Amino acid sequence: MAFASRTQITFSNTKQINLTTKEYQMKKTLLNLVAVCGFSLMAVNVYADQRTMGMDMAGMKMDSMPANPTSATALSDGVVKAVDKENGNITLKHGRIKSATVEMGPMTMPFVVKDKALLSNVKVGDKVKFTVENINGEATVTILFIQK
Ligand SMILES: [Cu+2]
Repeated sequence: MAFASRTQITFSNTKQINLTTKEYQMKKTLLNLVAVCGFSLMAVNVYADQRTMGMDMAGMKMDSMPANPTSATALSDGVVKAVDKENGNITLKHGRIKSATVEMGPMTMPFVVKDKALLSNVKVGDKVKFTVENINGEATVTILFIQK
């Protein structure tokens, strides 16, 4: 009787070890997956950097790290030079920009907008206050106010 139960215990221990090995394999696979994903994210960032350099915007900095939501994002001043409501683009002659993820000096450049609705009332010549964040490597206007 005592022998039988000991055998049973040994069996369940073996089963436990097998399960643990399987879990270890799964974790390893997951880690490899994470490594692959991390690499493609890096590739996207390199692509974004090249585009930024292509735009020849001196002093522009776009962090690849996600924004710290508690960082203060100041509104920047801009004048609307062009609006493409269909594609969600706006060209702004802007002052200094310093947000949690984007930093640049004054220049005129196109931006994508986070939400096309931001462009519903803007027109060329409007003075605006806005913020820009790096969303998937693109300088994206997230807030836009028309100054009266
Ligand atoms: Cu710029």
